Amino acid sequence: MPPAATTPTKPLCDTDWKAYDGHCYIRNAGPLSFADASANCQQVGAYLVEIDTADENNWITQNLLKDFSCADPYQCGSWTGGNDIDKENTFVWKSSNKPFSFTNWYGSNPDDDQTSENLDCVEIFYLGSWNDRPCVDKRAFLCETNQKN
Ligand SMILES: [Ca+2]
Ligand SMILES: [Ca+2]
Ligand SMILES: [Ca+2]
Repeated sequence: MPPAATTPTKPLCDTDWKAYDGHCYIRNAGPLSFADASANCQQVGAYLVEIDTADENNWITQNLLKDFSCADPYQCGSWTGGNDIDKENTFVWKSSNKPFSFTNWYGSNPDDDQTSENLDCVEIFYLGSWNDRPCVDKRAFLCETNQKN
């Protein structure tokens, strides 16, 4: 008798993506503008990351960002899907259009009112805190999608 066949375990996420709490994540080095980064995630059936809880923020920091440190955190951030493009100071996630349920702003950010530039897109620094900056800036970016079942 041959041994009973075992069903191979299907991976929850594609190669190079990391699984967390029902979702899959990847950091893409880009650098791309916020709009191009969003389109890039959509091309692979994903969206720019939406960070709903401190736990998700911590997991992202530990698993996707901490190896990409630099002396000035403003020089090595990664785009999230956060933005206030439609209404100044009303931040939403691009894909779901949901308002922020959790924030982790760095220092005095968001600081759009301190400058003549439009700082309408949100990056996450390698230590996990957030900054609003011009959407045209080219950054690395984080894509998120649902796990396969
Ligand atoms: Ca999420
Ligand atoms: Ca703004
Ligand atoms: Ca800022």
